[in-house]
Amino acid sequence: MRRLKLASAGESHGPLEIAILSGIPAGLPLLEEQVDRDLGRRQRGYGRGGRQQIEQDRVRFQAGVRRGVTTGAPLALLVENRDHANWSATMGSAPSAEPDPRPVTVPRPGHADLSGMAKYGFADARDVLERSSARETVSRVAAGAVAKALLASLGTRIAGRVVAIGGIADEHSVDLLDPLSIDWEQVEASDLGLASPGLEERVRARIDEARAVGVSLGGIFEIWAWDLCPGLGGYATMQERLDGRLGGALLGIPAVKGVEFGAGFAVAAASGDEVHDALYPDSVGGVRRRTNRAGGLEGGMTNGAPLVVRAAMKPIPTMTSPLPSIDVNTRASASAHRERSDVEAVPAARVVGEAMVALILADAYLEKFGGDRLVDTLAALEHYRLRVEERGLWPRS
Ligand code: EPS
Repeated sequence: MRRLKLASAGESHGPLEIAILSGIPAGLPLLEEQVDRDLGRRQRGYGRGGRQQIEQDRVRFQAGVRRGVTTGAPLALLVENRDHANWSATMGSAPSAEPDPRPVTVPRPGHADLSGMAKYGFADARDVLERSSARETVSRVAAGAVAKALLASLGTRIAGRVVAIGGIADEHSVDLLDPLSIDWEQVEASDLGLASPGLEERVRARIDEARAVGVSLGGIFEIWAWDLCPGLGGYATMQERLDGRLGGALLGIPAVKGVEFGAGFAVAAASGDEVHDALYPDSVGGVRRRTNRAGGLEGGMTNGAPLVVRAAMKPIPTMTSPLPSIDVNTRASASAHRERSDVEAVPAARVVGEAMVALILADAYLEKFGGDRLVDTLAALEHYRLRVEERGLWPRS
């Protein structure tokens, strides 16, 4: 990110997760409840494991917000790990003569365990897994909720949904130009994050079946952002390109292995006339598109159409029926470490995806419009809108 900076610290069973987000302008009204809403959404989802019954993620603003308004100083967002109480002997920071009661010496295939042990010279994979755990996404969701609040004040909306779990895909067609062709209330009501209620029974059965045999599942989630101004990001240098910035942020979510925009990978097999979104004059002297296969991005910039991006998530490496592995102490064959785990966490990952997209878009707005104080950002955006609209180039769909 270029204007926003996000740092996080925290171990999965340590006392807390903390995010430090700097670069948010002063003057943004912000309540802990706004962040808690997304923290709660991240915890829900059919297929989650026992940990979420222990946690009740709630943020405490420790810095950067005074009397309900941001001050322009770095925000410190703290979330306690309630499960730490059960792990204090293992996770304390003071030196101990006692051996760790539960060292992890058999790495899980697909997890950071083995390469992390090699990289840092650990004898116990707990030193890897505590930090590589997706628990860290609490910090991203908390920071993303702040970015969403900033985007809302700039007129932009973000929402995400699940489009596939365990190979069962939601094939209900949507108009990529129209975010309201998706029933977002239904998505929020669904503990699978699905827009098509007809699919829920099958997906639930697939998850139950996987749980019964002790394996995990992956899936695909889709994030939308709309009412975006055109021209965020840039074509002039490789670092400005928004596709790369969004793709990098989404691929940085644990277990995410692929990202596609708009019509996605299918464009590689089609001809140009089938892929690019033709431009037409509209009735009020402006320009419009009838399709949005580009998913809202052309030339590394937003084009004013909804941003539509999908991310593919691999199955979680922790399984109750573990794969073959080796004990790193003896090099003998052993079953991979088993730890309480989620069968799948795609509905939660989509909330993390919303957060990452929100952070990248908020960063791109601040890069383009600046502003120590929110009113400055809004004034610069309004000036830009008038300039672009004067030439009829603010796209309407
Ligand atoms: C995770 C293992 C599980 C997940 C965890 C990610 O945790 P535990 O070992 O405590 O049961 O629940 O995700 C979260 C804690 C969370 O809040 O998302 C892992 O190994 O990555």
